[in-house]
Amino acid sequence: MKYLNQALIVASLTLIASATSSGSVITSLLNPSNDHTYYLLSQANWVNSQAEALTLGGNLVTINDADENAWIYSSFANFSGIHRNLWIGFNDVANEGNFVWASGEQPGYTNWFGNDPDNYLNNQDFAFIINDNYKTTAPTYQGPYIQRWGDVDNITSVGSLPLHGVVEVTNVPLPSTIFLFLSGLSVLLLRCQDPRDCRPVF
Ligand SMILES: [Ca+2]
Ligand SMILES: [Ca+2]
Ligand SMILES: [Ca+2]
Repeated sequence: MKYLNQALIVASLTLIASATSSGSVITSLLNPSNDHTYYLLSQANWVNSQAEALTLGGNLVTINDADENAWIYSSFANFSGIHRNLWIGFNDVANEGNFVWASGEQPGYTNWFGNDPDNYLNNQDFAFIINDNYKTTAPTYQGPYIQRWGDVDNITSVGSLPLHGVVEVTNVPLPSTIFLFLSGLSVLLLRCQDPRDCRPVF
């Protein structure tokens, strides 16, 4: 019985660890300026946070401009009174020095801090937004950070603060969906004006 209890405890802890390490959802918000839905995830490394983003139907956030950067920071960096650094989708995993967004978008906007991205110790491939409450003794990494970005490796905290992913889901507006449906229907109808041409188009 004693061993059974121990086994159950180990199994439970393993389940808890696997649930929390993947970055579960803390809260979600709609950004009225682009109608995209954003999720704040629990503390996790970049790879696990991006995996969770995919299951939510999106990616770690793509920051298209300064307005979106400011909105994300004000919405999530200190949500519920907890200071945190924020994972974003920018990374150079595939090609060192060539940062790309997880979503594949190419907005061209960047907001790096100081000398970053510096790929410190040849091992930093993931970008995050630095929280203004971040504390460090490193002389080259002092604030103010003013919502700027740093590159770090696949870790779960940096400096004094945890790392949390922000997910962006691009909602498909209903009018576009209806337009696509009607377009497809009109193609079908055009093809069927002559009964001899009626056939599946896909
Ligand atoms: Ca975006
Ligand atoms: Ca790198
Ligand atoms: Ca760095």
